[in-house]
Amino acid sequence: RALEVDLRKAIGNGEFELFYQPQINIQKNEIGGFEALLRWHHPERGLVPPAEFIPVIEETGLILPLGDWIIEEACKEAASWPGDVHVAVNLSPIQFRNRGLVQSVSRALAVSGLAPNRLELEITESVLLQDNEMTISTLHQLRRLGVRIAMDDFGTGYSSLSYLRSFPFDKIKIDQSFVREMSQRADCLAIVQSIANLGASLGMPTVAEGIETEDQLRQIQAAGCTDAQGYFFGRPKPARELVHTMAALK
Ligand code: G
Ligand code: G
Ligand code: MN
Ligand code: NA
Repeated sequence: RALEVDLRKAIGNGEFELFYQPQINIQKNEIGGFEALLRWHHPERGLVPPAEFIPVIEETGLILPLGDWIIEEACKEAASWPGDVHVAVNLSPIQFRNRGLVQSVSRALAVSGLAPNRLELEITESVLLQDNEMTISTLHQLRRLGVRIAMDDFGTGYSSLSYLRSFPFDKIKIDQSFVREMSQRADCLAIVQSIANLGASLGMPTVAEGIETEDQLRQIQAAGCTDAQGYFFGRPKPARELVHTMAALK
């Protein structure tokens, strides 16, 4: 496939870039961190959306070298940020099944000098689908390094509640599909409120994703979510465009 051939060359050619989107602590009204989101600048096609190429890099196994690059790049970038601002990195389930993951994370922390508690790894419920010992052991090893684990797209997967019991996450990210519809649909609002309550009773922060309006912000505040992310606060941007944001945080 043409896309696959191009992808194989893309890492070496420096065509990948990480964009960063702010995550706001809505209780303190300050930026808690940024989520790193992968972007591919194709030499002819321009910016290719991740939805188009992430499945291909996963099928071809390219996600392993690229995933290592992503973790290291994000850690190096975050090491230049002020205070305890964290960086959140998305992990593919395939990275989890690979035995080298813990070592890759450990190496990225060492090379960058980033304090481990400033790295947050976002995993989806699909990682836990085969609730096997290796997955749980990998998660515990990562936590022993001192990094935090966030459950991404919460509510869209399968049997989420049993996962919360079998593994202690540090944070829950409420899927943006619920946020998008909560002002028109009582059931979506009820789901957001329930997840926020669940987080509060388990002592886990809850991030509402996809906040685009002030009304949505008010609703998730009333629901008791602790953090928010979305275009209302900022779109994903290249690292060099964050300098003003960072200066304001100092
Ligand atoms: O910005 P958005 O279009 O960035 O991202 C689309 C999808 O691609 C999301 O589901 C997101 O989790 C995923 N994604 C973005 N960046 C990365 C990455 O660095 N690694 C992995 N595994 N997935 C990513
Ligand atoms: O699946 P994951 O949560 O990792 O990916 C986040 C995705 O959501 C990225 O594609 C990111 O660009 C996108 N995103 C972030 N904020 C908003 C928003 O306010 N509205 C919409 N529609 N998408 C958003
Ligand atoms: Mn994510
Ligand atoms: Na998400």
